Amino acid sequence: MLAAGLSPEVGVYDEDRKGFGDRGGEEAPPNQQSTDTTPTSDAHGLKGWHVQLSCHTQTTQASTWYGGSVPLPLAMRSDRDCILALSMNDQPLTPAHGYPVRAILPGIAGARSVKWLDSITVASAESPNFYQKHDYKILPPDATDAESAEKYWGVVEGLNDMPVNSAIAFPGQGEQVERDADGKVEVRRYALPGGDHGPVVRVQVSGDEGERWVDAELDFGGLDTEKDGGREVKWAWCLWKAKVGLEKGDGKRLLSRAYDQGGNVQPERCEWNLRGVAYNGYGEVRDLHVV
Ligand SMILES: Nc1nc2c(c(=O)[nH]1)N[C@H]1C(S)=C(S)[C@@H](COP(=O)(O)O)O[C@H]1N2
Ligand SMILES: [Mo]
Repeated sequence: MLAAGLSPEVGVYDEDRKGFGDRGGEEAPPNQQSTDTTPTSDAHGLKGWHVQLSCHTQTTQASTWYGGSVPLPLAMRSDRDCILALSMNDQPLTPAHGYPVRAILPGIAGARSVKWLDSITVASAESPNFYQKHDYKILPPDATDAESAEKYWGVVEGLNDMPVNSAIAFPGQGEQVERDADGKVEVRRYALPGGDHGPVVRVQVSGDEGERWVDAELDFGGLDTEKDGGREVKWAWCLWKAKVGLEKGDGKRLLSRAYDQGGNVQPERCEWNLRGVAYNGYGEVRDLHVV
């Protein structure tokens, strides 16, 4: 959600924090020190409560309004962030990005980053909105259509953290690529860390079906990746590029996989689920014509 190098003006969700650029565990008041490492622990009696974010001014395909929520214990963790964004890159938000104000919950499914935000409610239930209750959930594989999914919506938890991921955009699927004098091609695009386990620490690319992997060069848009254990880029995506050997011929494939600071790595593939929610198998492009 947050691109490296962007500098959004921020409204800070927790007033005790000293601003977006200066937030940190040291700043948090004692009752919010996160000694708990799991969002499900209930040291503060917050379990069962949710922060609902809503927009009533824009309709959606499935409803007259839009809303999403996150569990309150997760929202209250001092090592989490929430931005109420008013601008991006020193410009007011555009209407498409949620003007006049939108939430950004980094690490968490974009569905909860409500645009055109008009209310924040702390309640003993998750958001009743369609997109909280009937979408953005990883259903078991036997839910294959609307009918077979029906019995699961009420029992499967809503998606919060997104998993570590990467994608290849160049070359594009089906394109012709030319090898350099060393028999290599340039491969590029982006990677994201899992939940709050950022930053991305490594991306690898393979041109031989995963036999050998080449480390990509990571680009965080000039942000400092060393300071405070990578805090400045913890939530950021990163761009990457690599040169990887590829045999000449048709139907060639490239793969990518990202690792984050929490030790998470993309699996080769994930179990199928309806709508492919949170799919994070290897990034790939197929059908390359290598000359
Ligand atoms: N009000 C409102 N906010 C919304 C949505 C919406 O339909 N209405 N879609 C959500 C979803 S599902 C996503 S993925 C992100 C997309 O944000 P973007 O348009 O800035 O990429 O907005 C979220 N916020
Ligand atoms: Mo979405």
